Amino acid sequence: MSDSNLLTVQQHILREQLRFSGASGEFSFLLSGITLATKIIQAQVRRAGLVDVLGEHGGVNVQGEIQQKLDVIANEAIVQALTSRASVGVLASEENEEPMIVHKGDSEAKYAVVFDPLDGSSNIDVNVSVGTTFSILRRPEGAAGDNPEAWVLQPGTEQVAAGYVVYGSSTILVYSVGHGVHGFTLDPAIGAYVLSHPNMTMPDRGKYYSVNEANADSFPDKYNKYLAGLRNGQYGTKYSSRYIGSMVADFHRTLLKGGVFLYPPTADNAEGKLRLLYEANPVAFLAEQAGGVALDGKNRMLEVKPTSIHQRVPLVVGSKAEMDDFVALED
Ligand code: P6P
Repeated sequence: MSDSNLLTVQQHILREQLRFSGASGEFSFLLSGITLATKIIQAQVRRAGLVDVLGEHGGVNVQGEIQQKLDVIANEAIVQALTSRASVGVLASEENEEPMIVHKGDSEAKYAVVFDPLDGSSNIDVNVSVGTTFSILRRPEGAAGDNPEAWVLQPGTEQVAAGYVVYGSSTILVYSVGHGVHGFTLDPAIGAYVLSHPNMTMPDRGKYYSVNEANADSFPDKYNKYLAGLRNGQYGTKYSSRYIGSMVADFHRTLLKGGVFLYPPTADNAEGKLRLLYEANPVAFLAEQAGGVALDGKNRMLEVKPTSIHQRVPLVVGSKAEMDDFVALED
């Protein structure tokens, strides 16, 4: 790509921002806070083996999961970057039990950002890709500044933007404001995310399925019937299995190559393991924008009504053809 074609994510966001009626640049300033924070995170992830950020922070997060040091660093990077954005009223993080009221009562505060600062962090110590996910919601009409739950407990259809960063062989930011999905690769030489995957669309059908098969004995029958059909060629091709154990990386491959990613209900997690607000919803928003489908196993993911911030939900997300095959199976 010659420099003359270079389009950074900031330029892209400003152009996308023009689609928002009455937008005053605050939205692009908000998104720039997220991109800045992810640059800070990737710098730490890239150096994880060199500085004392590997291993456990010693704390336990709201999920009861031992916090890795990088989880905490990543969380602080996002919170600090977004706290300085006047348009942000509420922050809700996978790492914090309660949502944070950022600019209480400030009339400019009109957005809530829900995020997982470092998804898949247990993979850090073995140099496997991890990611950051985010979802941006508008303050509901009449929601009080001191009622943060009202800001964040909205169905995924209300997202004004969503995205992720995957810290892999390269660092790639993928986001949508509801007009297609666009991917940007971080160019370390200039410290900017540069457009590398314009208008991403999921292939109609792929050749991979992605699920933790160690839990298969407790999957509901429908899931095992479906997976067997994928393996034995019932759906036209014999699928291969790919499972990284970092949702962002597994979804990124599914977005690029097609196929299906699933986290079904299991014996340990009857409602699935992934969280609705900051894992399933951003992914579902992007999947639909890219021509794919995302379900909670039965219903359209984006229409699931949240009841709690860290609510878990089963997730089946993938190409149209694979999802039609799944839906066609009887429960
Ligand atoms: P399991 C990472 O901890 C995570 O939240 C997702 O990124 C990933 O898809 C899932 O959990 C992996 O869970 O049970 O397969 O190890």
